[in-house]
Amino acid sequence: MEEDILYHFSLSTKTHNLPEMFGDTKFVCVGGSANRMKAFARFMHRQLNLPGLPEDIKDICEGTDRYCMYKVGPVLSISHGMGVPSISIMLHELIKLLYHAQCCDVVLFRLGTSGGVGLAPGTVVVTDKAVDYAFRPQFEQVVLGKVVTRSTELDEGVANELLKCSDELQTFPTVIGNTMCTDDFYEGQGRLDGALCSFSHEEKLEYLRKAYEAGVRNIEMESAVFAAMCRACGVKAAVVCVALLNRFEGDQVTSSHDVLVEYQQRPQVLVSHFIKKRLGLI
Ligand code: R2B
Ligand code: URA
Repeated sequence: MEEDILYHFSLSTKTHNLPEMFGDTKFVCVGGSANRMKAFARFMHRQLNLPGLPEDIKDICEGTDRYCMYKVGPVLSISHGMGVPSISIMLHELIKLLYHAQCCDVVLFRLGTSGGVGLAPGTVVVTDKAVDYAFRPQFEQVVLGKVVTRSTELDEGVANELLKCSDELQTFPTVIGNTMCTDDFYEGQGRLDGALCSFSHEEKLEYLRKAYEAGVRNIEMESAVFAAMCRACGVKAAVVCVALLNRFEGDQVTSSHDVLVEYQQRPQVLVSHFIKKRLGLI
């Protein structure tokens, strides 16, 4: 293409010098909420001892409110919204951006929240495989009216390195397990507290028990397409999500605001430790 317009980032190969802006990127961290990814960029700015004020970091995608994007040294922090369609649009444009910028050896992380399956709230889950509603490690994408099935295995080396980081930090529990990705927060995750509810408490528990037996330790809404696209495009990737609650114990997220804020910092602390180690800063 003579020009590639990354429409949802409000960036283009003609109007922006992508190699100059992004060529030195080594770590890309994505997460659902715009505010959380801004906070993460500021946190990384302090962690990497970069010059200038963390508060002055600018949103590279200020021309659109679809996604936000911040660059701090070799780290890119981007929001992706909620659910598979939203993250998949962002990933198409991100992977093209990394290609246009001639980036190499990039590791991509999803830092998120999730519902725990048999885990204490606050536990961090590093995803082994992202699985679908039937616990299969695959993602189905409809292309030209046909279902294309892609594998959702993530990078084993990065996952193990993250677990080691957690051992070193010793500040919160971390496990490696399968992550179930759903297209809904309520019925799709077996919740009884949605506007629609078509099953019993016993049926819910049976499904969660089956998920647990299949190695599922948490449930969220983006990991499958994230894993599938990164794998198909040859990008090393990891999913790190904190469990906000134990789904065997309830459906509502009842922890206080302050507790939830602290939980959401845990994946950030873990990935920051990983990045600092990779950069030889610790
Ligand atoms: C985790 O949290 C969001 C739903 O509350 C969703 O984006 C996800 O995967
Ligand atoms: N995000 C989810 O998708 N599910 C939960 O239970 C909590 C956060």
